[in-house]
Amino acid sequence: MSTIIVETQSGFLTESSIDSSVAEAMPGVACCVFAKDIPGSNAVGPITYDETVLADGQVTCVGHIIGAVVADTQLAAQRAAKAVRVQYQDLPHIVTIQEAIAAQSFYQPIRTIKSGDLEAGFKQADHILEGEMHIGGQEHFYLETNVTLAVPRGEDGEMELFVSTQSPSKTQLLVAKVLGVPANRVMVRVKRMGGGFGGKETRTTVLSTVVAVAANKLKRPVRCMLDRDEDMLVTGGRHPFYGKYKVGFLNSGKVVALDVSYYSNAGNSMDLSLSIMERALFHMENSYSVANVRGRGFVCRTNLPSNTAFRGFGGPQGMMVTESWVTDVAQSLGRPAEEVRRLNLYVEGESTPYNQMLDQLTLDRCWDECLQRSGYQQRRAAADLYNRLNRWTKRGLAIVPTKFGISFTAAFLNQAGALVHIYTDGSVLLTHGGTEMGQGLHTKMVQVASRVLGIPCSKIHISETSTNTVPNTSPTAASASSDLNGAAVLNACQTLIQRLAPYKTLNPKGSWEDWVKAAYFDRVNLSANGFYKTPDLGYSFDTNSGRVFNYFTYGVACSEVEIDCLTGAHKNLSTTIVMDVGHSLNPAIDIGQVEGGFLQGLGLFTLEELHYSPRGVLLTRGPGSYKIPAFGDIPTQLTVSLLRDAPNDKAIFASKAVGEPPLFLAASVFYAIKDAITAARVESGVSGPFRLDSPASAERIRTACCDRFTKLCPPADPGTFTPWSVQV
Ligand code: MTE
Ligand code: 290
Ligand code: MOS
Repeated sequence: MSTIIVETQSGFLTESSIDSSVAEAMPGVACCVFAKDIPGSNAVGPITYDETVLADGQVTCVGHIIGAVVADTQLAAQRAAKAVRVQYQDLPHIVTIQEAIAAQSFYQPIRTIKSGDLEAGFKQADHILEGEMHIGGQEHFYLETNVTLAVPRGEDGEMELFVSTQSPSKTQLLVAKVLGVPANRVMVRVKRMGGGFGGKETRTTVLSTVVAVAANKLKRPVRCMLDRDEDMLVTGGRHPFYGKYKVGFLNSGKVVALDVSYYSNAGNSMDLSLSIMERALFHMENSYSVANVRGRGFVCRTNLPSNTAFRGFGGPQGMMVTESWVTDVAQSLGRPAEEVRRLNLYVEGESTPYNQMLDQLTLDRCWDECLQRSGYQQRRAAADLYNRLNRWTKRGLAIVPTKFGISFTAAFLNQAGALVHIYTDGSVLLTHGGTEMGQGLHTKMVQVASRVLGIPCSKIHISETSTNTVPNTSPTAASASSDLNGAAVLNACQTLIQRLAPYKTLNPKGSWEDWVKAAYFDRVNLSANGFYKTPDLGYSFDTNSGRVFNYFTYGVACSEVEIDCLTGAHKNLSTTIVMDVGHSLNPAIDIGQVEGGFLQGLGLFTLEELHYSPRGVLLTRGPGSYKIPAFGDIPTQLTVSLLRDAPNDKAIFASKAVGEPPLFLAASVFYAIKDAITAARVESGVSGPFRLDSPASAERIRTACCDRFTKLCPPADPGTFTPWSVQV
């Protein structure tokens, strides 16, 4: 199957303007599918039903799916899809955040978090500065693009779907809604994904619902796997953000007041954008204590494909702006940034702007250990010397902390289930609500079961995740899957262990297999389900009270870079990371997660740049034009250590969530680049704060290193990349 997407901006579509007759007559074509073929509802979306399965009347972005062609091969389907003729009447459109602000095109509600007394804070301040920053979006670039196989079962409206998704339950519900059948007729199965990174949390239904409609129409199995260019065009990515801030601080560098506004580019539907903005606001102070704060979040409605979850979920964008004003404060005082950061770092017992008290705080330990392991002071001295000796290459350093809140901010999602069967040969089939996407969740869940049941991992198997075994699951997301599903697995296994206990007592020298057999012959239920919900959660924006997060994962990274002032190229010389993941469930996996998260963040902040035409057409649709990190981008020296002796009493076996938190640590590379640029500017007699947008591309680095050559060019408009592309 191939989807029909036509390259036009927002436009009006009429029945007569779609002509599929040529396509339908092409060899191998089984049929075309349009909105009229949907037996149930065409109104879908993960939270709000503000999207269509197939465009009906209005097309709101380039990438909005209009229809599909089913054929006997992928090539035949793709050829036929291109032969469908579609005509539009063009409508006005909004593409960039700045255009959305001008048109006041915002989704509701506009969120605010306020704490302390902002006016008093600014009065108390010795200095006040203002600044702004744009952070570009990011393509998920999972190895496996979106794919769905839908198999109608020919009875009672049943359909089985094999989907590469982080959300089997959401897929089940939306497919049922679209087909007009109850959810109990739809089974969704997920063996594993070739990466998800949040890109498969909700946007997978953009494809899976269409495949389900096609399979239902033909009463035959239908499969569709998007090509890379289609996947990049259709499924959205990380939200671009624009942040504007005013910060008040004392001569010492202590920040006493912050007023920040965030604007995100959400695209043509709501999707998860409100939650993403909320998480940005919950991270607006990163790891710093600020007594008087106001943060506001505006979610911009634009005519781009809907943006969605991406590792960090707004947190990195929120904290990137924080680090920008911290850097500005240091530069305006002429103080080292690390001193200003250390001075403002939270201490145990302080509260966040959303009134969550910080206990078991390990930030200071991570900071000190990172400073020491990286040899920060020696590096700083060596870099200063290097910079004195070199005019056209400069070295820079930055040490950056992170604090990432663990829990879905929508409290109801913080639940999980498990189902554990023991077979009479003693082997165990483990199922839980989480999906595997390379993050090692299944391995960790087998470890949990092994520890509780007291049997080796080799006796335990996880086959897949399915809606038939564990119902109503939350998406595998928010880094919380080992916490949530691990506790549910623990719960189920404890039930089984209690049931087996009498047979152990009767035969203490016996084996696991002996006890299982004895229990079976005694007619004991050897299957148990387990359940867990995170206790004591429930924040309200109205009262700014109630716990948002179960706990926080902390980390600190120190990076050193070298830039070439004349070309804007840079080299990542070294990065040292210290991460607090509690008592790691699996240090090998967790170090891999820290490295992977960091590298993905490094792509976000220094390399990856999506280009759109002024009309909102995505120009970068593959690795040839969109640069993701490669081996050469890995810091020459990369050291990851997990903080020792830091048990976490809030999660399974004293561990901590790890998936998303390390991504932001790549900000240390970005701010090391900014530090190197600062050294270059000083040589041209320029000092003080300056704006640097993310990613720190060669172009941005070059133009920020103002010198006699850049003075020959007109100042670059931060909103324009090239004459044919805009910053969205
Ligand atoms: N690691 C790999 N290899 N592949 C992925 O797709 N997704 C990340 C992270 N690590 C991802 C990954 C994201 S966005 C999240 S939320 C978590 O894994 C989800 O899994 P967890 O809750 O089990 O940590
Ligand atoms: C997340 C989510 C959701 C990825 N809520 N964080 O608070 C969160 C749905 N990360 N998905
Ligand atoms: Mo991850 S963005 O929570 O799927």
